[in-house]
Amino acid sequence: MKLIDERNTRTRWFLKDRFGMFIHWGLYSIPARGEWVMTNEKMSKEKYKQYFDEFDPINYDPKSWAKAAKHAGMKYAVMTAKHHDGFCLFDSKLTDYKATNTKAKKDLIKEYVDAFRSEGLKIGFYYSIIDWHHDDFPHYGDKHHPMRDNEKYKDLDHDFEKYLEYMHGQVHELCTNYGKIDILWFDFSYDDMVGEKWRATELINMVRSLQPDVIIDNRLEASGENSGSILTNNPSFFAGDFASPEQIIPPEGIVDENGNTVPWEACITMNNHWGYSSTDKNFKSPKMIIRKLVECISKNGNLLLNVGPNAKGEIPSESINILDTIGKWMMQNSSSIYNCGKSCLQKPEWGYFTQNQNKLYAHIFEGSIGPLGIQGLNDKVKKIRLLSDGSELKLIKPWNTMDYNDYIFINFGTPEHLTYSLPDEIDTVVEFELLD
Ligand code: FHN
Repeated sequence: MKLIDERNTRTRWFLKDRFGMFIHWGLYSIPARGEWVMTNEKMSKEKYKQYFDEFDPINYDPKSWAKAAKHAGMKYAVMTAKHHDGFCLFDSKLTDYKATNTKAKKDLIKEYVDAFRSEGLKIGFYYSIIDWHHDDFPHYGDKHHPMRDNEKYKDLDHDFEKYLEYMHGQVHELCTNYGKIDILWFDFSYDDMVGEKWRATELINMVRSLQPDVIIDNRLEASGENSGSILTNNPSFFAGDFASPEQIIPPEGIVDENGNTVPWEACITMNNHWGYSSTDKNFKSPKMIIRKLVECISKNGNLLLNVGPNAKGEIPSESINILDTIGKWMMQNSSSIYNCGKSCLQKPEWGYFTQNQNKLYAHIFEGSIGPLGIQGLNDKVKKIRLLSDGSELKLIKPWNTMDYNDYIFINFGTPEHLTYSLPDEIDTVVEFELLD
């Protein structure tokens, strides 16, 4: 199937890089109640304009963001160029509702691109196909619009084709004015606002004419609730190059109806908000995030981990600390992440396996009483190393394992004194080099 072959070629780097930074930032960082604040609180454009007039990210320093992402082991980033509120962080010639017309007085996307590219990360744009600012996007009666049930908007006419001209024109700007773009993250379709309603075929053809290698998500016909035709063996032209499960890691990964693996990327928040929230301090631990990253890769998936910078342009300190701890673990163990995917073995009870050709990585989350048993590797192991320091580990066959001949056993103690404690309580990684 030509579309699937082309998709697999385009996503080859994506399936090697595995780990990216999602960045949700914009006017909503000022109310600091998440990126849906405009619609959750049914704010009119006039009321929401206060944030446009105030927006002045005095501490915006995308180089520091890029360094934090790189240190964490992230290989790509996806930043909001425009979210549902319609505010453009880039210098669009098609609207005045943009960062260059705020006190910021600059193209925030250009600075993001330059900073992250200079640190060697690939560049992605999140672009909302939903627009609660544009006069020609449906207001009254729409499922999500801030004015969805405001009678004042009931008889207002919209020329949706004019909105599509605007939306396609901005995508053209993003694909033209910032050099090579690696990811386009459209968001999101719902009800009858799906596929060709967005003139998706025309949009994809335009994008591919400008950025032939860019990979595109599946949300021109889907959302965080479903994956669309990318799961079928006859995906639509705008099915996208990867599925985008949201705030969930698919229980068994994602395959199409023929059982063939489909590129997928789970996007998750560090706390419970994409956009900055001043009150949401419910951050996931670095331990949990590292283990979720491993789980994604063990299921042939990627992880896109979100940060929500505040109104001043600062990534919250809690997020910085989490990224720093992830980076310290990645510095010792990234060989078990990059270029890795699902292994040849079943998931063990004590953690996960990831694999890169003849290198099998055991991610051990839970210590064992005595020897740690691994099934399915008998007579297949060339050598064993503790990944973090490269130290040699040996197979052992203690007195109490005689009944378990289809298991091999290792331990981190000495032959005389087996231990149940792990070298790294977050995730101890053992590298098995397998015999050819
Ligand atoms: O509505 C958006 C939401 O604000 C956020 O951008 C997420 C990130 O994947 N996408 C949509 C919800 O599915």
